[in-house]
Amino acid sequence: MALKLYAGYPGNKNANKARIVAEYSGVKISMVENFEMGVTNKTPEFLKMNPIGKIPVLETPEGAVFESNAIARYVAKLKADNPLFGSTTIEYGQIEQWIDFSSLEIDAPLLSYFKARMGWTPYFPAVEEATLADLKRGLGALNTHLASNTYVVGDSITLADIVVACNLYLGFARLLPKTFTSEFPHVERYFWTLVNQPNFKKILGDVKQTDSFPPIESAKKPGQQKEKAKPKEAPKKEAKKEEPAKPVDAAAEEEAPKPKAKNPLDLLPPSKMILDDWKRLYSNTKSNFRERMDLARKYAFGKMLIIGGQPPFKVKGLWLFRGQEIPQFIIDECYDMELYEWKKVDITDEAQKERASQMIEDFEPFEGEPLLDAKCFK
Ligand SMILES: N[C@@H](CCC(=O)N[C@@H](CS)C(=O)NCC(=O)O)C(=O)O
Repeated sequence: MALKLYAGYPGNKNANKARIVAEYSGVKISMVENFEMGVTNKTPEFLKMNPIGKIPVLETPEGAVFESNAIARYVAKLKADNPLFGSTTIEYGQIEQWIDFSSLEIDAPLLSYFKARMGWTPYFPAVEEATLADLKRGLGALNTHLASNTYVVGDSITLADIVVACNLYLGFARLLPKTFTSEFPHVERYFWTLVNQPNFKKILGDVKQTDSFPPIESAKKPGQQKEKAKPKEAPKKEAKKEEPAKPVDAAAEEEAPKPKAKNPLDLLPPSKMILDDWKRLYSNTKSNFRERMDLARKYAFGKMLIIGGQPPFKVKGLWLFRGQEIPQFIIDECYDMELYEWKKVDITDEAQKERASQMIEDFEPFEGEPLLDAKCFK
């Protein structure tokens, strides 16, 4: 019997932990269809797998596993020496530490806030204030850690990042607009980096941040209120994996589709240079670079180089945007920008022009040092 995941409804952030781990680990999980929340999870068969009757549950040939973090760990264990557990014992310990931290210091206050706003638990302004203070404390600590760490542990994605990102997903997608999260820029950078990784995207689709806090259900006038309590009954069928738009988390109400916002980069000043022609020309001569920066792909061309004979290595790059300035939109959205020093190239200066050409051409040695890696964004 293959692995069968009872996820309940599409977009269940807890089930997504195991699904993303499976993508990273080459493990196949099939989704249980025709799950009816409040019905399937009350059956004696289901309660035998999870006596509390909650989802997610993973059915395996050897027995069932419940609790989303445990399921994610189990799936990761199916791959021998899975790098998701880190490469040393201390890394393993820290991965477990961040999983617990994420569940207790971030997910718990997020859920309390969510449930009270939805009217599933009583809403009291003072309690909400305390809950948000707890949440900010957790996010603040994570933000401090991420100021000098790309991922929570080590230099690559681990199980802890998957759990943290899935917990943050509910916050970003449903509860916390940018006005709230901008206080935690490193958490923002981290979240967007993770959810844009191909293995996350396969499960989460394109993630969008909510543009407002959820309304307080109990403050609505009678008649405006949604049906009370309990997580909303899930759609009866699991959405097909290929569906591009992934529903947001538990009890996501259907919202009217919003008109597509115009990309602010369309407003950049016109340029005589046809960027697409330049890219085509570049591709014809250098076809082996495939890196993309999704946000600006249509509007920018970039080259990033790693240089040096021995650590610490240097990262240098060249970026081409329409107009004379780095677009504000890019500065706002790409938090890594602040890690670099930016200088406008003066192409009337032969030395600067030559340096830019060398960057584009992967010229080696670059400024007298070996070129270790070069990535092109186009
Ligand atoms: N700690 C659990 C939480 C599971 C949970 O709260 N599941 C919700 C849906 S996301 C549920 O099944 N609720 C149904 C109920 O409370 O009866 C985990 O991480 O798996």
